Amino acid sequence: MEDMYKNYDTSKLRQVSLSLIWDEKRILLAMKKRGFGEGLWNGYGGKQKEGETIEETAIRETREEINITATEMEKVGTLSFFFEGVPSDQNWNQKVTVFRITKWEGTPSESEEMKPQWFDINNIPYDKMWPDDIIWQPKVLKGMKVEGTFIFDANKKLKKSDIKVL
Ligand code: 8OG
Repeated sequence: MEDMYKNYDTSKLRQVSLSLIWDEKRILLAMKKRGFGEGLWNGYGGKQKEGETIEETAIRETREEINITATEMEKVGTLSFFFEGVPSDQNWNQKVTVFRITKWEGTPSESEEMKPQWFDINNIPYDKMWPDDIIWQPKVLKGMKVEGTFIFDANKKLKKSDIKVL
């Protein structure tokens, strides 16, 4: 990591999952209907619960959010997010483990939290996604594994980014 990240300690970050499904033609995204990232297209995921592995978190969150059960998945990246100027009692800083789900049971369908939709892999709505996604996601979709660090200001504007292909 470059010097500018030396003040950001990744060891204490909240652990969160993020899963995506794609093939050479299309990608399954979901509209976040409430909470963090509301109004944005994203993968499916959320906070790790005590006693869960991050893989178990990914399976549970995907089931809760788009009603499918992942039966085969692969870790494709880790992303650390730091929000400057956000009061510590609302600590948004987190480490996201990204998975590609390659096999699943069920048909994606809407939940209270997310509404899934397939997109053409060449027409991903990056303008309605988190601003870091356009930096790391194209690499992951091409089969690369990534490690990224992203620093946002309190208005969720991306200030700095660092991405490493593993
Ligand atoms: O449980 P909660 O609503 O906090 O989950 C937030 C989800 O959003 C979780 O899957 C992780 C994901 N997420 C962030 N930040 C970013 C981001 O910058 N880009 C993408 N693609 N996903 C993110 O929390």
